[in-house]
Amino acid sequence: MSTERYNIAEAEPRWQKLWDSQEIYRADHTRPGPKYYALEMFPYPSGRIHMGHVRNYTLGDVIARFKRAQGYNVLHPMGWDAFGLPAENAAMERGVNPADWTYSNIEHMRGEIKSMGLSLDWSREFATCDPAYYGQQQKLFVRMMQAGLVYQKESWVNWDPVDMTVLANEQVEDGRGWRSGAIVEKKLLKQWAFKITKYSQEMLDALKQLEGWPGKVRLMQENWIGRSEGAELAFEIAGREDKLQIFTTRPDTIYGASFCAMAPEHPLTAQLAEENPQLAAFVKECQKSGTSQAVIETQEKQGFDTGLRVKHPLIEGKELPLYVANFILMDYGTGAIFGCPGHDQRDLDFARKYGLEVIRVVSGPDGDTSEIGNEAYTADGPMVNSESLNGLTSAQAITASIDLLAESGMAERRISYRLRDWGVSRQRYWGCPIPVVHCDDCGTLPVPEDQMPVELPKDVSFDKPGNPLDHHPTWKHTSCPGCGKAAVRETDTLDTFADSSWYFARFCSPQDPQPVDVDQAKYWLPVDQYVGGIEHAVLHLLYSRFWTRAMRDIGLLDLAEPFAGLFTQGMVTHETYKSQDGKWLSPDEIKKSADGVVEVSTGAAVNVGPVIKMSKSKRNTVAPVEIISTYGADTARWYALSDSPPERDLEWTESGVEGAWRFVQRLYRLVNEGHARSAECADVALGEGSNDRAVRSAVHRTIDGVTGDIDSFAFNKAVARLHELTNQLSNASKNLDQISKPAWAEALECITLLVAPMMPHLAEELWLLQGKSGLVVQASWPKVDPGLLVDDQVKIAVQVNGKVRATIEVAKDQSKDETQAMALAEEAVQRALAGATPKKVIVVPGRIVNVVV
Ligand code: ANZ
Ligand code: ZN
Repeated sequence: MSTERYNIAEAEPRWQKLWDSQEIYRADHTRPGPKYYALEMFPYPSGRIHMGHVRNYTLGDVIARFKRAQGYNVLHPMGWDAFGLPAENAAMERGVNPADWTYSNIEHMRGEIKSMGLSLDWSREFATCDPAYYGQQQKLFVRMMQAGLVYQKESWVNWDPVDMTVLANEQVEDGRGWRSGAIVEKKLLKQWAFKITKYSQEMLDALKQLEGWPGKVRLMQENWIGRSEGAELAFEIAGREDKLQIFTTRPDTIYGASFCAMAPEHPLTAQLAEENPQLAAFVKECQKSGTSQAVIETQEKQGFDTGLRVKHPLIEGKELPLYVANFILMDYGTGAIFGCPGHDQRDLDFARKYGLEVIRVVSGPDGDTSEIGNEAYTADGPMVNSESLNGLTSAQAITASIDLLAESGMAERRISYRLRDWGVSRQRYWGCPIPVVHCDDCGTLPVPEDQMPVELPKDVSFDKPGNPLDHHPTWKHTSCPGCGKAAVRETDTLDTFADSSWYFARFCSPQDPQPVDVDQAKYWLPVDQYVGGIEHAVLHLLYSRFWTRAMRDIGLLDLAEPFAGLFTQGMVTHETYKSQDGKWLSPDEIKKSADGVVEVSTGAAVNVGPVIKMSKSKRNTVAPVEIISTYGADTARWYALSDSPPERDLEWTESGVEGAWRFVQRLYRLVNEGHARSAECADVALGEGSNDRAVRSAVHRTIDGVTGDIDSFAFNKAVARLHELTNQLSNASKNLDQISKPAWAEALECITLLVAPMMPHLAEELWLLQGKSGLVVQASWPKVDPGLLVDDQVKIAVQVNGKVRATIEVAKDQSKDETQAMALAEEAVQRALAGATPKKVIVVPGRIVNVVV
C-alpha cells in the first residue's frame, strides 16, 4: 500500500499553469447557462497581500467555482484600485515615481494572488490608474456633467492639513482625517461635486428590496441617507425685513422655544459679522474644526448672542434671542433652528450654559409636569403649556402645530436628508484628472471626448507641499476647447472612491472603446454576489449605487442596483505578543513550548496579549505567501473557510493551519489508496454491496448538506461535513468487500467534486488519480439521489415468548423471510432459545418479530 505524500509544492503550480494555458476561467457571454457574476472588492496595490485578502478571495472563489459546477456561465474578474495617497507618500519618502511604485506593486501582488489558485479571468484585469480606464471615467464625468449630475460649488469643506486635501464627510473619523489622522479643519473652496442627493429618496426606497444584503448594511445606509420629516418655519426678526428660516422635526414643541440659533456659515451671520469684529472672531474660531457631524456633536457647545431678537410665531409679544452656535450645520435643513431646551439635550446644554429659559411642553410618564433637570425629556407624552395643543400626543401635535403655523403662512411641511452631495475634488496628483478646462472668456468647459484621456504627466516633483499638478511647469497649460485661446486645465483630481464606483461595470467589457458595452453590461450586471469588508458599508457601497443610477440616466446601464447579493466577511485576527521590555513581537519571533511562550532569539518569556485584527503596528500578522509556500494554497484556503462562520472574525493560529494541512494529506491518502484498492470491492452492481446503502447515503447526505451550506455562506459547516464524510469513508474502506465497486467509485468521485471549490488543486490531483477525463473544474456538481436521503432503516424488537431479547436494524421494505433469518441469527435470541426449535415465528414488517417456542 502506498503511503506517499501529496507533493503540494509541485502540484499546485502545475495545475495553475494548466488552467492558465487552457484559459479555463475566461468568461464569455455567449456560453450557455444562466449568467453569474461573482466579485470580490478589488485590492489596493499596497505591496503585498494580507490574510484579509486571502479570506475575501477564497470566499468569492468558492462561490464562483460552485456556480460554475452548477452550470452557470460565470464571470469572476480581478483588478486594482490603484489611485490614492500611499503612492504619493512613497514618492515623497523614497523619491520613487507613483506610477512605477504602483505598477511594480501590482506585478508583485498579482503573483501572490495567482499562487492562491483562484478561478479568475485575468484577461479582464485592469488598474484604475491605467489611462485606458480613467479616460473612460473622464467620459463618464463629462456626460454626468451634461446631465446635471456634476457641478461646481463654493462650499465649506473638511480640510486635512497634513495631506493638504479635501475630505468627504465619510472620510472624517472622529474629527480626524481617515488616512493622516490629523484634526480636520474647515475651509471654503470651489469644489466639484456629484449630485448624489438627487437619488436620496430613490436609494432609500430601494434598500427595502435589497434582500441579498445584510440587514446591518442596509440600516447603516438608511441612517446615512437620514431622512427626516419635519417643517420649515419662517420667523420674523424684530426690526428687520428678512425672516429666519428654520427646519424642525418637532414643531409640536414650539411653545417650549426659548432661543434661536444659526450656523457660523449662515449668510445672516456673515452679514452681521461684517459690523461685529467679535462675532467675526467667534466665527473664525468655529471654523477651526471640521464640518462633519461627528465633530460637531462631540465638541463643547459655544454660542454668540447676536443681539437680534426673533418674534415667537404663536405667543404675542414674546421674543427669542438669536445666537450663532457652533453645533448648527450650514448644510442641513436651513442652517438655523429654534431651540427647545426642555426636550432636546443639545439645546438644554446650551440653555444651561447661557442661562436661557427651560419650558416643559411634553409631560412625562404618569402625567409628570415637573421642571426639567439636567436631562431633556425626549420621549412622547401629552402636551402641556401649549395652549390649543394641550392634551394632544406628540404626533397629533406635530400635525396640529404645522396647521396652526401654516394659517399665517409661517410653516410648510418639509423633508430633509442628512446625505449631502459628494464633493470629489482632491488637490492631489495620483488620481483621475478632472477633464475640464478653465477659459477666461468661455468659462469652465469639458474636455472633448476625442481629447481623452487627459493623462497625468509622468515627470512630477513632490518637493513642495500641495498639488504637484498645479506646480507642474507645463501640464496645466492648454488651449480652450471653445475658442482655442490659451486656457488652464483643472488641476484637481477625482476622489479615488469615484474609481471604484463603476469598475464592476467596466469588467463586463474591459477593452471597449466606450465606458461600457451596453449589451455586455446588460448581460452580466448586476453583480450576483459581491464579497468584501463591512468598512465599505456607507462609502464605496453607497457611491456605487449612486454611480450606477447616474450611468443609467446617461443611457449606459439599464439597472439601478449594482450588487444583488452582498456578503461582508469578518476580520482575520491573531494573538499579540510583547517582549519583557514592551516591544511588539511577530509570530515568528516567538516559540510555544511546554514552559510557555518564549522569544526565539533570547529565550526570554513573552507576554501573550489579546487576539486582535492582524495589523502591521501590532506586528501580529502572518504573511500569506509564507503560509502558501509552506503548506500550500489549498491548506490556506481550507483553513480560511473552516474555523468560523465567514461573517465572524477568524482567529489565525499555527495549529489551525497544521490541522488543515493534515486534512489535505489525509484526504489525498484516502482517495489515492482507496482508488488503488478498488479491486477489493465486491464485484456486484451498484447498491448490492452489503454496506452500499450506508456509504451511499452518507455521500448523498453530504452532497445535499454541502450544497445548502455553500448556498447560504455556511462554509465552515460544509467543511465540517466533509471532515465527517472523510471519517465515514475511512471506516468503510476497512471492509471494501462490503461495498460494490460502483458505490465506492461514486464515493471517491463525489468527495473530490465536493472539495473542489475549496481546494481546487487537490481536487484536480484526486480527479487525475481516479483516471477521470477532463478537469474537475469543468465537471458538474454531483446530484443528490433523494432516495438515499430518506431514512429507510428501522429498528425492531425481537421477542422470544413475549420477552424482548434483541433489537435488529432492517430495511423498511425488507422481506419477511430475510427479517426472520436476521432475527434468529441474533446471538441473544439463540441463547434464549437454548437449542430449541421455534414453533412459530411471527414477523410484523417494520414493527416486531415474535418467536414462540
Ligand atoms: C426644534 C426641536 C425641538 C428639535 C426638540 C428637536 C427636538 P433630525 O431629526 O436629525 O433631522 N436641526 C435642524 N437643522 C439643524 C442644523 N442645520 N444643525 C443642527 N441642528 C439642526 O434633527 C432635526 C432637528 O435638529 C430639528 O428639530 C432641529 O431641532 C435640529 F425638542 O427643532 B429641532
Ligand atoms: Zn475659450
